[in-house]
Amino acid sequence: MVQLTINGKQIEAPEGTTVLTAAKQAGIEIPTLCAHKELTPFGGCRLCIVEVQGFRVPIASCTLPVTNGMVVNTETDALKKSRKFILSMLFSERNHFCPFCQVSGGDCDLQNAAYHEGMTHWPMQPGWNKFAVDTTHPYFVLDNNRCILCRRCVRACGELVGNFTLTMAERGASTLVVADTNVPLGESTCIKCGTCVQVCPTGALIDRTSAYQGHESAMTQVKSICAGCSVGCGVNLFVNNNRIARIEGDWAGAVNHGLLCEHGRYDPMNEKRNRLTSPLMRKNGQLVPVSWDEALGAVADKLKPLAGKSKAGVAALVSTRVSAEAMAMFKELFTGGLVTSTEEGMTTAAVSAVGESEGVFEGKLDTLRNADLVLCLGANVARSHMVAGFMVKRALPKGLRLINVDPESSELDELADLSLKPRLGSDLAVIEAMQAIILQEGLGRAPLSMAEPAKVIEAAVQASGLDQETLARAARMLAHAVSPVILFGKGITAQRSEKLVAALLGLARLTGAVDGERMGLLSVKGEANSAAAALLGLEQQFALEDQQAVFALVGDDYLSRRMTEKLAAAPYLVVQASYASAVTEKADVVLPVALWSEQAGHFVNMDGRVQAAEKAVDAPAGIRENTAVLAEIAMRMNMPIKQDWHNALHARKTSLALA
Ligand SMILES: Nc1nc2c(c(=O)[nH]1)N[C@H]1C(S)=C(S)[C@@H](COP(=O)(O)OP(=O)(O)OC[C@H]3O[C@@H](n4cnc5c(=O)[nH]c(N)nc54)[C@H](O)[C@@H]3O)O[C@H]1N2
Ligand SMILES: Nc1nc2c(c(=O)[nH]1)N[C@H]1C(S)=C(S)[C@@H](COP(=O)(O)OP(=O)(O)OC[C@H]3O[C@@H](n4cnc5c(=O)[nH]c(N)nc54)[C@H](O)[C@@H]3O)O[C@H]1N2
Ligand code: SF4
Ligand code: SF4
Ligand code: SF4
Ligand SMILES: [Mo]
Repeated sequence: MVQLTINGKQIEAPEGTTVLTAAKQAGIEIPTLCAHKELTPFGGCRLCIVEVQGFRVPIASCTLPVTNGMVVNTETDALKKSRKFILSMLFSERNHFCPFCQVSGGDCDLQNAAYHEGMTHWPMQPGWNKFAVDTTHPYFVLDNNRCILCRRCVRACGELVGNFTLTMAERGASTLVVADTNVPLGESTCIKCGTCVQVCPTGALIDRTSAYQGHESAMTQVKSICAGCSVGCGVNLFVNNNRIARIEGDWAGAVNHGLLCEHGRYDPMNEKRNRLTSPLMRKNGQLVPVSWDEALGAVADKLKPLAGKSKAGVAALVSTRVSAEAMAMFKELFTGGLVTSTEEGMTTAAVSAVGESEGVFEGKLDTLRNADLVLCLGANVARSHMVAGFMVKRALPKGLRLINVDPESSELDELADLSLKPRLGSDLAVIEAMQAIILQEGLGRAPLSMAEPAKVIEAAVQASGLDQETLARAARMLAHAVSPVILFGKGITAQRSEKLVAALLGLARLTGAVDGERMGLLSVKGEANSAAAALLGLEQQFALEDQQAVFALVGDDYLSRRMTEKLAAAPYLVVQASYASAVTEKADVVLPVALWSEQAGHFVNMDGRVQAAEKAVDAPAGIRENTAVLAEIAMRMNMPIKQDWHNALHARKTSLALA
């Protein structure tokens, strides 16, 4: 610990802390613009200058480490004057006569700083450059005329997202933010995550959707969880007039620490499907609007005599995108029949089965933070679980090594140190060969018995089409890693092979990826509540036998044509959904329900975090929540249901440590 004095206050801070951070921890705010808690300090804007005894000139506190006996002042008259001068320079450098703050939701840190320092006018004639505004991006606009060159966007795109699209071009007053080799943003390598917009302290990067939606102070912020995939990113929903005006990553989000991908930030705003507005029932072959009472009465009358009869009864399918509350009620309501989820356990069943015998072995995404090697198998995380992909991509320039095992080409291939392209279906052979090589070379960190390693390797060469040297390279890289993490996805899990997952666990133990407290093995799973479906055992394949009715809780999810066709074969079909689709067209009864943002609920992410999503907006009149509809049906069927989702989630021994 280092002892120092700030504004006369005795402070203790760990070695390596910056003066800015130490001050903040002691409750002393120093104005900043370019600093951001998730970004490497840069010392660009100089607004955070402080006086340090023994230093000739004021110095930027964001890049200044604390030292023993340091005496710092942050609020002297001279500093205040300097800050105002720095701000005047910033304002005069470009066009900060900016309508953005007047018309839009984003509050401007630059403007706020100016108010804070008591700036009332521009003492200097602004130099109004004429940078071309880049409007080629579908979601945001880049206007370099309003840029203060703080490089937050550049740092965020590289350090947080790992995409390295943004950079600065030119020098001096002509310095500007550009994408790639100065190509239009819309044609660049940008993956549209919007992180740069979220960190921009001015109106230089502005979001198209939130313009003209009102000031941030006039909006309500609601904390929710993105329902886009099983990463489970925390979001702040900015709500105005019962409408989501903007979505930001929650910096306090347990999983994403502020980051979002395109799907989390922009998809909910670009919904094009048609909303269902009334319960519907098929009458004389036509779906016609009816009252809730009529629709629910018909459903209960139909289902009551069928309840609990496994094959001749009801087949029930629930989307893995709905809340754990709804899922648990659904399971209780239809227990006894075929009750499963839209994922049919394709991302979880084999993992759950191994979890039932082995207990917890899957870790948290956070283990990626200090991983030095990632072995990725059958998971296209750069596309399917983007924020998890960011965690991998951003660490590569810092030395993280990546081995990708995928028979097809994937975005990860060009980033990987080693890409293995085994033949389809040869994963088990490849994993066993890696184990065998590690054993043969004495590189294992835990015991593992294997009869004839040489034969195992030879068989893998035959099965996979990979040569032995490639397999050995992969095995050695993995064995030599200090803190390896093994990630796997649907390429592995859809094979529904416990043996395969068990082999991966064996490899993880052999290489120290899983060792005592350390859990460096993770399956990425599918939709937002895949893990909840797994915990509730909703993992069977959906195959109709003689069921007389099918109940599908689709919520606001999409259904594939494959699944729609399966459901359409039902003699009687009830669909609980938010949007009209091919499957609602086939239904006998349609029950219109609220969206993700219109009801509260819990989601269990891929690494076992049970996270709360709050209700942000009211559903249109006449629309009910998923749980309300299920409860009403249960009541009409005389089936009291407990609604104890929390205990239901904890009933099964699992591969995940729930938190
Ligand atoms: N943007 C977006 N993100 C999504 C979704 C979405 O629809 N859109 N869907 C979500 C859902 S429901 C799911 S399940 C997840 C899926 O996310 P992932 O688990 O990443 O699955 P895929 O994207 O299908 O990628 C699987 C990879 O496995 C490879 N593969 C196929 N067969 C094999 C094999 O035999 N062995 C090996 N080693 N690899 C194989 C494929 O080539 C592919 O690259 O994504 C989720 N994320
Ligand atoms: N045999 C087999 N069965 C499986 C699986 C498997 O790997 N193999 N995987 C399981 C898994 S993990 C899952 S998640 C389910 C998936 O099965 P489903 O839940 O039925 O969903 P998807 O296959 O994701 O299909 C979603 C559909 O919506 C469309 N769609 C998606 N986004 C949009 C959009 O923004 N706009 C429009 N207009 N359309 C959109 C897609 O094109 C697709 O047709 O299947 C499960 N069943
Ligand atoms: S949207 Fe994301 S990928 Fe694109 S430039 Fe901004 S931070 Fe980089
Ligand atoms: S665009 Fe915004 S975040 Fe990027 S350097 Fe300019 S002011 Fe900073
Ligand atoms: S990674 Fe998944 S949970 Fe996170 S923002 Fe993207 S879609 Fe949403
Ligand atoms: Mo999925």
